[in-house]
Amino acid sequence: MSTLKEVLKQKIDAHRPRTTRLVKECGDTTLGEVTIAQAIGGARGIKCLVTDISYLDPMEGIRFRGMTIPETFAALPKVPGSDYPYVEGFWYLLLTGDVPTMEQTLEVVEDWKQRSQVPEYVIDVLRAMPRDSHPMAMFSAAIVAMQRDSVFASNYAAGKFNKMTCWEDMLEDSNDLMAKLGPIAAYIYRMKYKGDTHIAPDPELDMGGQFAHLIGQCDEYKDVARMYFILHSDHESGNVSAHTTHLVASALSDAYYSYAAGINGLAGPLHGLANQEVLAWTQNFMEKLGGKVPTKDELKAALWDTLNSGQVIPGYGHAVLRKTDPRYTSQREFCLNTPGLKEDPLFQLVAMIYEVAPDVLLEHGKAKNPWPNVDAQSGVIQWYYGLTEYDFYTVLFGVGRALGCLANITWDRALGYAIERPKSVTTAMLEDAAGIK
Ligand code: CMX
Repeated sequence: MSTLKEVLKQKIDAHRPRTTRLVKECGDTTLGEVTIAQAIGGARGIKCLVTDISYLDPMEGIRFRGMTIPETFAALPKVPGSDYPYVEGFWYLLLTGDVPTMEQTLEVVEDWKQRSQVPEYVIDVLRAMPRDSHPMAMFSAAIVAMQRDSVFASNYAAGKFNKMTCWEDMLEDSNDLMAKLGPIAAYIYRMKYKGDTHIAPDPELDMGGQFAHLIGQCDEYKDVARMYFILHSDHESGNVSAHTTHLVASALSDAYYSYAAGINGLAGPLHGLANQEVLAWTQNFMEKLGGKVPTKDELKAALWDTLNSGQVIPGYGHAVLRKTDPRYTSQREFCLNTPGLKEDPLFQLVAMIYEVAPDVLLEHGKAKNPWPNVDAQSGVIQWYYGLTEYDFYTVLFGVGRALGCLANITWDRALGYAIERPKSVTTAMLEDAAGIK
């Protein structure tokens, strides 16, 4: 048994009595009421999901297993010669809650390397799709195609389902997926945008470094990939991709079905697709001005034009956050610390939007949060490194988001979380409850 699995097993065994006790002894304790506005308004703020993997404080932003983003980056073992940690060590942290040693991290690195070969039939599926399919549709199709290899599904079909141990199969499938998602994403990238030329993997590289290598990027980009995957990994359980993955898994669907569903949700413009929209908006605007960085007044006018035409300002606002997203700040710091990037006109424009947009949104008076989210900054870094195919950006998000979603559904299985089935009511019932009938 791998160290990761052994430690995870200990953590699960220790955790189970807490969940059992809460349900048995305190099951009737209320966590709040549900208002009509919440029922109609996307269940915003209703506390009905449980996860210990990350927590999103509206003012402070995300904590992974209790650690802020800077604390996480500082604590995890770093790839030699790099400023950023191994993605594999971060996976260990998300699953177990423990910061792994270098040795424990390298065990995951080796494990993923052994699992990283993309099956030939997945390549066939990708190649059979129209080349102008959105890369998220391709990514989703590749994931669901691999369902035939699910250890969980095959054991279930063979009558080997055991409530206490089925998390082990979920972990097995999740490790397989984590090892293959980067290479699959890289294959889609090279097939669609780089003349269908492909690069052989470098057996020496970790997951993040390998991804940079497989898409044909420079050495510096290896840290971008590691940072990007970790920053996009998890944002507690209520966001569309995490919640969808959890919901589908709650029907005892395997990791492939569950994460493909999550990816489909991530592809929506109000969620993961916002990063591509930010760049499209910013560049259209720059093009209109003949490529020059605008004045603040020109920028303000353009933001108002967007709002007045009934569109949202992409990359701004959030359902939970009420301050600047620390994932935005982390990427902004990366830009400020990278010579060349700091002077890049696109970064300067994004930095200017940060100065101007919050006041415009406040004056507009609708968005509860006028501050930038993760998507407002991420495209600029990609563009700077020559990854200019912005419909691919959400795929990058999807590789990273798998870390959180898959760690969560492994724990869902371990704790025996029930099939999700909230109750719906009719509009007439709402009118009745409100006394306006
Ligand atoms: N620009 C213009 N209007 C905005 C806005 C923005 N950036 N953010 C919110 N609003 C509007 C909403 O559309 C809503 O208007 P209506 O009442 O007319 O429907 C109103 O303000 C209230 O919305 P809210 O409660 O502040 O925000 P929600 O929780 O409903 O939505 C989000 C959150 C992210 C979908 C929204 O802020 C948005 O559309 N932002 C732009 C898209 C974006 O950046 N998405 C990425 C989010 C990050 C992620 O993927 O997790």
